[in-house]
Amino acid sequence: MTIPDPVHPAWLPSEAFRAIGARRTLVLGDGLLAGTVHDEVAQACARYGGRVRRDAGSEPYDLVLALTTAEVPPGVAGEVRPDSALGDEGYVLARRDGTTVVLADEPAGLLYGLFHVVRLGEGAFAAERPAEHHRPATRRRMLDHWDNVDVHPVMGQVERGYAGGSVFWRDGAPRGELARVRAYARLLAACGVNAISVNNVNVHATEAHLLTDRLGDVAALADVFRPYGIRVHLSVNFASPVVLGGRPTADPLDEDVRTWWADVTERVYETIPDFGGYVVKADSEGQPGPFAYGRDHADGANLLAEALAPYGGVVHWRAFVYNHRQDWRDRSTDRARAAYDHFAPLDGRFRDNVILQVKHGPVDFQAREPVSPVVAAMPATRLAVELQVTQEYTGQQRHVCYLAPMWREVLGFRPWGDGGADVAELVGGGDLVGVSNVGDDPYWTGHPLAQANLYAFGRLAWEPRLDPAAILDEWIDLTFLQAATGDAEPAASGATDRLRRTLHEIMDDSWRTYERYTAPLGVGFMVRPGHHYGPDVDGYEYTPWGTYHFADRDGVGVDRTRATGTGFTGQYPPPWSEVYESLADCPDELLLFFHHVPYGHVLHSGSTVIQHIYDTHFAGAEQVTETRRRWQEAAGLFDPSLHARVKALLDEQVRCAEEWRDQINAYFFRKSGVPDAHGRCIP
Ligand code: GCV
Repeated sequence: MTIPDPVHPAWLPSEAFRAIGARRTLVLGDGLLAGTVHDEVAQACARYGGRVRRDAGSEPYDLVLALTTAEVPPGVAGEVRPDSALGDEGYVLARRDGTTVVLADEPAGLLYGLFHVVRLGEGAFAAERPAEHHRPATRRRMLDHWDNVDVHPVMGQVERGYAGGSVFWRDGAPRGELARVRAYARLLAACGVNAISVNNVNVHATEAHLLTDRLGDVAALADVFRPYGIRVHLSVNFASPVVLGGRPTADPLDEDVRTWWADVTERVYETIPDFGGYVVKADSEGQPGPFAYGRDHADGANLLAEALAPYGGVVHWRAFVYNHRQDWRDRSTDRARAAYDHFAPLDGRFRDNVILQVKHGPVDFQAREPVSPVVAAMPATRLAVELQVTQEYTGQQRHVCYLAPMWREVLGFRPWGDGGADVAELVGGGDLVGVSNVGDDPYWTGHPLAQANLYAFGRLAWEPRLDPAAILDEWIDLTFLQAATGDAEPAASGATDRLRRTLHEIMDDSWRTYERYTAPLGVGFMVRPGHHYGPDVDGYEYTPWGTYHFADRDGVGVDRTRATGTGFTGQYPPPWSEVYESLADCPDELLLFFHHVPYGHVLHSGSTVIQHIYDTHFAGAEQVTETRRRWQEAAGLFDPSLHARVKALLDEQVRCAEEWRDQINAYFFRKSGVPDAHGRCIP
């Protein structure tokens, strides 16, 4: 299989394997994934002159990757052997007496250990290294593709896709470029992803058939992902018994419907024995669900869970359920409340193999939202937190917007305050799900720098406490430095230092920069309806979608307090129910999410709301201009075509940021009549 040309190697350029490929490696253990480990090392050795064996022999080794059950040569792994089980995916890494050792209980651990050694580069073979134990914090690190098989008349091949077509499907059929899928699987395994859903959660007519007569198309993908330890999941249509099975009903309590799902699921597992399970968007934005039969979401989810249980499969049941036909005149309905109102009362009613998949914020992947109160409300339910790697509301992969700092804040949020568990602990052992940002673009992600978001998603899902800045540097080093210089110690040269500094400075704070020039103080939206790119302050204000800012001549923001508003603050446990309720205590960055305030309201920062809007919008747009300047200066440091692609995108980002600045500032100046304290130009 050859990888279609040209596809960017992302964080796995062949140079990243130089340190391993130039050495003597022993791989001990059987199984498909141990074979993958061997093949990866063998490929690197073919390029860099090293050797790899699968039986010990008597020669010395620089690197040993072995299952704990294997007969490891005397002296190599003795002291490294772990006392306790490493689990399905864990490994121990050490360097003793000139040999770097990775031990794992299962082949998947060997694969993750190998990629750890890749990340370390020459560092893996330098000083002695005491044994470190590594285990993923989450059980499933999953990407959901919103890819359609047919080109959807409005949403296209990939819903909210900003990187071209789908890597899986094209014009109603499998794309058939399995080499590209394999390259993708490899990238995902290298950052820790172990599950993937291969079609859109909005399951249209053609896509529904992937469950039955087109299951072979899914099996072909599963075959490619399997050697990299990634299980395939499928989004299914809740009404499948009707639309595929010709049944009169999809009622979850109907015996015939239960039998239909059991039979279909049996066939799925006959075809794909390690199939992961179903993803379901039900009773949401027009998708069918149990409400049609007077049943609730627990009834619906348990139906599918029952069918999957004999095979160890799971249902990811999405909590993104709200009324998208709201009357904008009705100020008591609050979209932010919806997930909690629907699901919290059902806590304890879901089967063990149901995973409730909750968007990280209560509304919809805005650049700033509080953490969803659902994560603290369902102690008896397995939860997955859903992040959006695809940048629907954060620049659509035309803007540089490194999202890991936002995700880190989400994962570090403590719903019960200091001393209580954080979100990372709440999903610990559970799942983190990201909506993929990948397409058939030669750089995978449209914006080459958006690759960092995909990488960071995987790394944070594995270890939610990693520092986003450190992940960024890791990504820069793997992706650019070794490839740019061929230098075994990339940080040593001045040019590589400059390259790293440039990228780090451009990207590290880019999410906050994006936040500065778009919707202010957590109020959200203000985007163009439909495609969601660029500013349109009132675009959604008088629509049924429930995403309002309520700006008038006196003030702006959504009153979600218990005292005078929608009561949403009451969905949080203390202290946040009190902090968010209180105008005095509410954090500035979320003020307009929780409160409607006059333009003259003074923030904790000392600025008024209106002056804050002006200041952040001028500053945000200026920062983007500065980013473009830095990028232009760095021209000689990057591959020219990559540099040119990013430069063109930065031109667009500057244009769009200025558009945001001018529309937001003009809008609020005209509403409030308050001039900018610094007399800057507001059109
Ligand atoms: C897949 C948002 C997006 C929709 C998406 C939906 C969801 O509303 O705009 O395109 O649909 O979220 O998460 O289901």
